[in-house]
Amino acid sequence: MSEHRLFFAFWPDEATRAALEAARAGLFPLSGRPVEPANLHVTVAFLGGVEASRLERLAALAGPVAPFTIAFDRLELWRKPKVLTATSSQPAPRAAAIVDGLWQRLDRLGFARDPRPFVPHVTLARDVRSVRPGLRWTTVAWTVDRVCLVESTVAEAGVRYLPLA
Ligand code: 2AM
Repeated sequence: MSEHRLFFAFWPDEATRAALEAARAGLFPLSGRPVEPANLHVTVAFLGGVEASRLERLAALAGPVAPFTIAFDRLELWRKPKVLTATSSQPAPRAAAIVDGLWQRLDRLGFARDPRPFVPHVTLARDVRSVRPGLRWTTVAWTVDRVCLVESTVAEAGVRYLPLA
């Protein structure tokens, strides 16, 4: 029985990825492990280990959405998971509606939603215990136009996230 570790995500286009990388470069040196540039994303729904036979049905839930923009305009250090994140000071009703709609369908497929509220965020670095005071973050405007199904793989070089659909 083969399992895939899966999640749904907003996946950046190359320009957005470059903007995230450039904004993050201004934060170095950081105390933790920066997320690989190719792995930067916004998690929409985390599924965990899923049997291969279910991939097709899940892939059918990915796809285009009417475009909207989230301004990732602030930095937050989440102390418990020790992650440095980029978040938005504005509510993101469109993103929340997508997450709710997706979970309604995932619920019917037997997946259980994390009870914590959805907070759109980009994890920039892990194992971060503290940040220097006065760090400056440049706002990244991210236009979302699709939801991707992504597989988390582990290779010698570390964790790699691969969009499947
Ligand atoms: P993040 O979005 O806060 O960075 C793949 O593991 C992605 O799913 C990560 O980006 C991770 O956190 C997110 N995720 C959400 N819930 C998770 C969980 N219970 N275990 C692992 N990753 C989780």
